[in-house]
This record gives sequence, C-alpha cells and structure tokens, in this order.
Amino acid sequence: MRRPLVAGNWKMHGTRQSVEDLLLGLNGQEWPEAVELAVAPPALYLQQCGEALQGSPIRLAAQNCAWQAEPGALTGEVSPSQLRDAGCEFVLVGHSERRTLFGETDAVICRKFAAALACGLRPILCVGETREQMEAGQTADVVGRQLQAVLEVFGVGGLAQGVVAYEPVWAIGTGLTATPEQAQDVHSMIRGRLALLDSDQAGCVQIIYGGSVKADNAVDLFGMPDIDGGLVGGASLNAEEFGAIARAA
Ligand code: G2H
Repeated sequence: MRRPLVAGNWKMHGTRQSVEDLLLGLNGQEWPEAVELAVAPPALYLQQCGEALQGSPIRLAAQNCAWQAEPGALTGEVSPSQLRDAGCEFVLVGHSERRTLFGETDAVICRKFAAALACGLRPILCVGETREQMEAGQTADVVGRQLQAVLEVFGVGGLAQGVVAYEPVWAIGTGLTATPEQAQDVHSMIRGRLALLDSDQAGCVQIIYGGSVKADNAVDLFGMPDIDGGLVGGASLNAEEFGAIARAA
C-alpha cells in the first residue's frame, strides 16, 4: 500500500569533484524498483545532479526552501518554484538542524510546507524530539505539536501529499540510532494520531526514519511495519552504502 522511500541528505557536504565521484558511484548501482529513491544535495549542485541522474530512478530533493512559492525579494533564499524548475520532486522542511540552528518555528515550517505543495513539490516534513525531551517522556507531545502545525492547515490528506520523517534529534549524526522497536513505537504513535483524524488517509502517509541509518541497521529498521524507509545523512555520502540501504527497504 505504501511504497518505501529512501532519501539521502548530503547536508553541506561536497565539491563539484566529490559530487561527480558520488554520482558516478550512484549510477553504478542496481536500484530496487519497489523503492522510491531521492538525493538531496546542496542547492548549488542540484543542476549537476539532475543532469547526471537523467534516466536514473533517483529523484532530486532540496534540503530547504523559501516560505513563499514565487520568486521575490528574499536575498539568499531559493523558492520552491525555482527548485521545481531545477528538477526537484521533494524538499525537506523542518529538518532539526533548520529548527535548532536557524530558529525555524512550526509556523515557518508550515509556510514552507504550503509553498512546496503549491509548487508541486512533495515536502518531507521532519519531526523529532531532543534527548532531554525523550528522557522527560515528552516524545509524543513534541512530535504531536510539530505535526499539528501542518495538520491544522492541511489535514491528513494534505500531509499525505508529502512525507513525514521521524528523526530523533539525539540520533542525528551521533552514531546513536533508535532501536527498531523505539522507532516503530513513535511511527505507530504518529500513524495512530493521524488515524484519529482520518483513518483512510492515515494508512497512506509515508513515515520514514532518520538518525544514523547505516547499511548494518537498515534491514531491522525497515522491517518494522510503520517504518516506510529512511532519511539517510552521513551514510548517503557513500554510494555503495546508500545502495545497500536502498536495497534493505
Ligand atoms: C539526520 C540524518 C539525515 P544522519 O539528520 O537527515 O543524518 O544519518 O547523519 O544521522
């Protein structure tokens, strides 16, 4: 019913040369047909990636977008319409690094989600709690609040036009991964909340997991019933490892 999605988030890594090398490695892999695939390079390299990935099943994703759909006087920003023009199909919104390092609020993230949808992009809404929040037993409240901001405006049907990425902040780039059971608990909680609002649509929402996903933990994570793939950071910078993770989905 739900197709798995494996998306690589390259974050602020790469040069033209290293991106070319990575693309060569990606183009040398066998990709599973049943899995949706995407990479999110730095915006500067979207065009290079789009050209090299023509004919590949790997789609383009952006890591961020402006909060308004159309171009305008927003120095330094990239509009979702420009991302669409550059060949993007997906855009990350609300990644924890955007929330914590750049002060993005739920309201701003909701505007970005809206702008992305308006331009025909599929927003990947990132949610997740910090270590302190997890230890205080606040995971459900925090994730619920982050989702609610978008649900209030778009409902479950709108959310289903995008993707939810559950990324516990304590597992991001730390080498700590939520156990498959821990992640499944949160994914199931998310789907349960969505089902209370719209039981038909809740089963259609792709909910992917992010946070130190690697080739050696992907099979167990993706084997969980509510984990529909992964958002992969560090491990996506290695073409062979990204390929192995995709084949695990
Ligand atoms: C979480 C993830 C990708 P990593 O940020 O979004 O990164 O896999 O390096 O923890």
